[in-house]
Amino acid sequence: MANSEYEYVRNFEQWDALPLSNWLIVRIDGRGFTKLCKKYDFAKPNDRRAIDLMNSAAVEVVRSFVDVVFAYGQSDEYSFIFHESTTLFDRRAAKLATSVATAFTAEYCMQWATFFPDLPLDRPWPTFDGRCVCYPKRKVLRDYLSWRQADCHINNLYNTTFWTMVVKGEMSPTDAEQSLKGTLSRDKNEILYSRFGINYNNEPEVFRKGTIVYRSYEQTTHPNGLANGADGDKGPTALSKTQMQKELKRKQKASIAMEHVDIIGDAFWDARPYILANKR
Ligand code: DGT
Ligand code: MG
Ligand code: MG
Ligand code: MG
Ligand code: MG
Repeated sequence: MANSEYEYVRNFEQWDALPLSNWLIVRIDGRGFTKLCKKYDFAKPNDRRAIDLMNSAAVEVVRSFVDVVFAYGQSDEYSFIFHESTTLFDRRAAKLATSVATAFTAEYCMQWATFFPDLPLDRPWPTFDGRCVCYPKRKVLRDYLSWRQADCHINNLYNTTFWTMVVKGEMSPTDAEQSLKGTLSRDKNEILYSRFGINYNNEPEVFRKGTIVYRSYEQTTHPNGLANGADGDKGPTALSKTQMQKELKRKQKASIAMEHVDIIGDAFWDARPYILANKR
């Protein structure tokens, strides 16, 4: 096809491929959910229907992006980890972030009625922004996930204490906020326990830990089931075309697991070394 005289404008586009050998995270976050939660009167501090909807949307996103090895969600956000060797969309940042965010948005809106059957969704439709972050080492990736899970814990402990003081303790929001200023975790645990008889550790794990979603393989059948979890010195091995097709089938066939467990410690990862294995 002959070039038109306008073709040169293409040169103004920027190539935004993310560096090789980095784990790519796409984090999506609900736009203006503070307002949205009020509009639909979400339960405070946690609305189980809303969390289940987030998780269900995330499962479909993980299913459709086969290079996602793991996802973590809490509140109105979800982080999707693409394997360090992914070549999806030539690793272009904008294409990855927008594709994941729009897929998530579509799933969230399409599945809304399943989780909120009596609450019709209307304009402005919920939407999610998306951003990419690169993590050059497994250790930093693990720290990223720990950061999100710690954030979930800190917010949930605060919100649980705050709303218990307001609802059960009949305090005004201002007074509750005031008396929580400068308190440590143990102080909040103590307030919950001594004043309201609530043992925070008995609160549902889904609220305290958030949600993880991953492709689950029986270790015995996974070729890299015993792969070393430490950063390897060899880069990911190139696969032949047939191997790649086999890999794709295997990933499509894997079941998708959802759990609410600790991912800050090593136990979860040690039991499933294939999730962050060098080879896939
Ligand atoms: P953004 O992300 O900058 O567009 O602004 P927001 O308003 O989405 O703020 P963000 O993402 O920092 O915080 C999430 C908001 O969503 C926060 O106000 C708490 C609220 N939220 C999330 N999950 C629940 C829930 O289950 N129940 C209630 N009541 N609120 C929730
Ligand atoms: Mg925000
Ligand atoms: Mg938000
Ligand atoms: Mg958020
Ligand atoms: Mg096109």
